[in-house]
Amino acid sequence: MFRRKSLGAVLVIGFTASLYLSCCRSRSSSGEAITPAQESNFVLIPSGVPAEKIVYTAAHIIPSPNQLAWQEMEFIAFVHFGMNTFTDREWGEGTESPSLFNPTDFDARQWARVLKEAGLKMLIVTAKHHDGFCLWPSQCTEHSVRSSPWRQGKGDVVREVAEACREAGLKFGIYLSPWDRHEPTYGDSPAYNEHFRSQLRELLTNYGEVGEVWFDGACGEGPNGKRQEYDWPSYYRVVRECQPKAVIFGMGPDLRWVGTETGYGRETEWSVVPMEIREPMIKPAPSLDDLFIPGDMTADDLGSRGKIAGARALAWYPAETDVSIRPGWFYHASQDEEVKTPEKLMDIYFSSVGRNGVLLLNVPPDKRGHIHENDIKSLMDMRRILDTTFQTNLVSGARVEASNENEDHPARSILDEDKGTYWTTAGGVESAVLEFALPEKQTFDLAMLQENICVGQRVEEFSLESWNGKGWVLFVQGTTIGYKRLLRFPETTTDKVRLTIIKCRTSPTLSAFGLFKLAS
Ligand code: FUL
Repeated sequence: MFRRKSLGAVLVIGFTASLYLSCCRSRSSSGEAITPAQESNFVLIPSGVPAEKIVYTAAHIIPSPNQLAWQEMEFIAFVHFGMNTFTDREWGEGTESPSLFNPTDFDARQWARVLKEAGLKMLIVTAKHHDGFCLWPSQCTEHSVRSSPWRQGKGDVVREVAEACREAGLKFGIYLSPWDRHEPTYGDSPAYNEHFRSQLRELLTNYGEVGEVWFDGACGEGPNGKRQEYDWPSYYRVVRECQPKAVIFGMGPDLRWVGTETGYGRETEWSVVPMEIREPMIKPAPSLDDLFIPGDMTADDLGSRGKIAGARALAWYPAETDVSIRPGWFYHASQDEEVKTPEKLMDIYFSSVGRNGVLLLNVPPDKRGHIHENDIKSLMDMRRILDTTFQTNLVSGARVEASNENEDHPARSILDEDKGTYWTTAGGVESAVLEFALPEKQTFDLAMLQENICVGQRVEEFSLESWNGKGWVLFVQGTTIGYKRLLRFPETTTDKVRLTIIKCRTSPTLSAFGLFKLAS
C-alpha cells in the first residue's frame, strides 16, 4: 500500500477556508489535489462551505498511520474469557467469588497458535468485563486472578496471552470494560475515572506493545445510586502516552463500531464520516482526541453526499465489524453444536472484510482455558477455503487499458501485485473505463477491488461487465470500494472484462483488482 506520512493533526478550515479549498482545486502534476502538509485524518468545516467543496475535502481525508496499519490486518480476533466462562453467564453481577475462576489447563499458546494458523492478525483479550473481575493481578483491586485458586493466585492471564501472541507473531490488544459492577468507586465519577486510568496504565505499561484498546460504551449506576460519567479524553491521553501505536475502538476516535453484532457491514461503507465535536477552546485545536464526542454510528447511511453536506467536522473513522463464532460472547458448553459453520464464516468475511471493514471474530475459550475443538474445525476449514479461493488471481497476466491514466500511476499498476503502486486518472477526471484482456478465457464468480486509501476513499459507483463476443454484459455493480471490496456473482466465463468507475468524489484510484473462483 502506498504510504505517505500523515500529520495526524487537526486541519481547521477557518478563515483560511477559501485558501485551503482553492489549494485543493489546483492540482499537482501527479493528479493529487492536496499537498502533503494538508493531509490529515480530520478536518473542521466552517458553516457556509458549499456542498461540492465538502465532498472534495472528504475525498482527501486519509487514515493515520495507525489506522492504516490496523486496516491492513483485515481479520483479527476477540477472546472473551473471564468470570462468565465459569458461571456460564454473559454478564456477571460483580458479586461472583474469585474462587470460581479456575481454568483446569489454561493454555494461551494454544489460543495464539490456533488464531495464527487461521490467519488472524491480532488477539484482543477481555482483561476486565462488566463484572469487574481482572485477568491480571491489578494493584487497584483485590477482585482479580490474585484472589483465585488458579496457579495459587500467582497467575496472570494477560501476561501469558501477551507473551503467547508475541511468540506466535500476533499483535496483542486489550478490552477493558469501563462499566464495572464490582468496583465500589463506580458511580463516584472522579474517583472511578482515576481508578480506570490506573488500570489502563497497568495494562498499557506492563505487557509490551498493545495494538488496539477496545472501549465499550456500557454505563450504569454505582452503589451510590449515581450514574458514572466517564472522562473519555483523559482515558485517551493515557493510551496515547503509553501506547502511541495503539488504535482506540468504539468510544474512542480511531475506529467505529459497524453498528451490529452480526458480522455484516453496509453495502455502502464510507470510512470518512461526519463527527460530532466539542467547540474547540483553542484554534487550531490540538487534536481530535480533545474534540471527539462518542456518537451513534449505527445508521444505515453514515457518509453519503447528503450526510456530509452539513458536517461541522469530517474524520477518517473506519468500521470494525465484531461478531462471535458462537451465539454468546463467552463460552457455554450448551452452545458447542452452535458454532458458526465455515460457510457462514465465509459469508461474514465477504460482508465485513469485503465491505471495507476489519472483521473482529470472537473465539471464546472454554473452562479448560482452551479454544474448543469445534471452533478450531470451523476456523481451519474457513482458512482452507480462503486460501484456495485467493490462490489464483485469474486476471493476472491480463493486458489493461484505461480511458484515462496519470503517467506516474498507469493502469498496469493495478495488476503488478505491488500494493505500493496504483492507477489514477490525469487532470482530475472522475469517471473512467478500464478494459482487461485476459490471456485466455476464465471462469470466475468473485471480484476484489482495492482503492489506494492512502490518498483517500473516493469511488461512489462502479460496474463490471464481461464480453460475450458481441457486446458487454453487466455481471455485478457496486457503490463504495474503500480499502477492499469483495463481490460475489453467478459464474461468468470470458476473456475480456470491463470495469467502469461511474461516479467518484475526485480522481479515482485502484491499487489492486482480482477475479477469483470461489472454493468450497
Ligand atoms: C458488548 C458487551 O456488553 C458484550 O458482553 C460483549 O463484550 C460485546 C463485545 O460488547 O457491549
